[in-house]
Amino acid sequence: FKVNRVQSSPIEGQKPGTSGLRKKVKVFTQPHYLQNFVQSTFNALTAEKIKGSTLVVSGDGRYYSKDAIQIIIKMAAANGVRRIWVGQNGLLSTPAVSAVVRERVAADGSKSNGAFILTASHNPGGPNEDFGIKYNMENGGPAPEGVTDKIFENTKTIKEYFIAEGLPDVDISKIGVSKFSGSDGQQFDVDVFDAASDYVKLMKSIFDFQSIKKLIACPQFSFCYDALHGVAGAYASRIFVEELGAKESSLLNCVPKQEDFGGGHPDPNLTYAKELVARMGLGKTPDSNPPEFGAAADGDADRNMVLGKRFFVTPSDSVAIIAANAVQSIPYFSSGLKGVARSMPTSAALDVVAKSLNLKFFEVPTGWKFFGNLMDAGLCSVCGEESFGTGSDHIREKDGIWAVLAWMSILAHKNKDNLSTGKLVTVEDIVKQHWATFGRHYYTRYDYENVDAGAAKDLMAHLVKLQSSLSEVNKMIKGVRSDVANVASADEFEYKDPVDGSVSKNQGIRYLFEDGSRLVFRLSGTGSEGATIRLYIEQYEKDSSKTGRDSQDALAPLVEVALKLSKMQEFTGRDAPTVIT
Ligand code: VG1
Ligand code: CO
Repeated sequence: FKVNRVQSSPIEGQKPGTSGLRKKVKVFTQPHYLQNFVQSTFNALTAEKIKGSTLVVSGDGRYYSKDAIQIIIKMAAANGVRRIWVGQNGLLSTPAVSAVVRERVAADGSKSNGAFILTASHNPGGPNEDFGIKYNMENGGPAPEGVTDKIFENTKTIKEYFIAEGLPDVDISKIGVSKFSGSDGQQFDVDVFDAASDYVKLMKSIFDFQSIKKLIACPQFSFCYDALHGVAGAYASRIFVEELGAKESSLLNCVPKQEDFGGGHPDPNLTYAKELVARMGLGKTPDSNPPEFGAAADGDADRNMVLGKRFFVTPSDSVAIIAANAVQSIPYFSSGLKGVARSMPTSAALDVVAKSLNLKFFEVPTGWKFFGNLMDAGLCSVCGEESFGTGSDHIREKDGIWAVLAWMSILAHKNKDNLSTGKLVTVEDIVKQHWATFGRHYYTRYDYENVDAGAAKDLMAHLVKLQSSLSEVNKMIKGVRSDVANVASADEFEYKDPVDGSVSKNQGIRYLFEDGSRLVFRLSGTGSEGATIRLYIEQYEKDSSKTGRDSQDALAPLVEVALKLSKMQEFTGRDAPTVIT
């Protein structure tokens, strides 16, 4: 092949959001759009670092992935990359990419320096839906803001990109290495490998598969996993069925439907994972004989939703419960946790556990990139987000299958003496026991999706302005609900990274109440159209006789206050959120 220099010019709107650049497919397929972003990334990483490097390229298989992979392969060759690693058929879950970057050693002894992950995560796929791309660094974690800012700056000044001419499309369905050489003698390999084996190996080194196997074999235990047609299915059948002996029928929607996830919305929550929700005995048309344990993943398999029989576990509780039980239940943590962390809008359930176990604790802005520095510095073992993201320092992404294995480990540990009697401690028992010990953080999130961007900005500006007079705010609150506590402080969340000292401003508007309740407002950074307003509502209940209420009932007064305070309906014209989680 020979290197072609292609003239280009900046295209607006290529600013990476919470987790990379996500846009409609139609935006990505404009001439030069993907190429500009990829070249801007190479330039941000610098030509010296890219020359001779080994990079991973793969994703959740959504529409446009296959074309994008061929384009990136050709651009990598032209920029002097030595090797490209591709999961078979271009498929790798986001956590598997992170594991591959950190763990995989190829037959020739090479290791990778970073990765392009092609996914728009939980957003639908298909020609009229979303595509996305993000770059992960050599620690296996998302590029930090310093790098994504540089990428964005480069997209605003780009004049040309490099792409190989005469390099044929590589058959990514066949495992094996294809070798090419450039006209200047440059060597370039494309290595297509099994998408699951590195990840499966890592999971086996973290968890006690034997004890999970015993739990699964217990006739009183039953299990259901829904991959929502996303990439998680490939890992689920390898791990849950082949390794752990679960029945094939435990898997729901686990044959990855590449390109469009079967037309569905691959977002594991009570709204979009309808089939699993019904199977677990919840929702409008509940099954009559639900399994003991259920879980779902998003398109790229980094998210998880955990359910018990007729019981929903909020993600904020899930990370707190995993942290509280990790040392006893999971061999990887047997020597103790280095610390724990959560994103700002995530409930304080984890804080209470950290305090009682005397663990280091960190509160970071939304998005996984902020956890990586803490983990690299040995400050954090377990972390999570309210948005169905849970993970640990085994990789630098959240990890949907890991979370399910963590829950299975806790169930296996709590039931190790019950398997023969069959009287099992359930998911619901574990959560309720946790509330009895630590108190309960009632929690809900309201999403107003695809509202007018200007209106969303105005609403946020209004909320910031209100913060200048708390006495006004408290007067307003008392006018709406006299049973809601006063606001004690209010601010816009700002984070100073304790490791590198970098500061991230404007990370969400907070109202903190005297009784520990919180209201948080943020604009989503992952949407591809209009704006999405997220409203997070939380209230702490220590009294164990009051921890069993329905969370929407318990939170109703705070919700009312939040909607009035923000003038939600006035600004957005919406009288209800699109999604409640
Ligand atoms: C959302 C979630 C955030 C998560 C991010 C990426 O971001 O709120 O917690 O890290 O998605 O998740 P935002 O900016 O839309 O609120 V995923 O599964 O897309 O990689
Ligand atoms: Co995801």
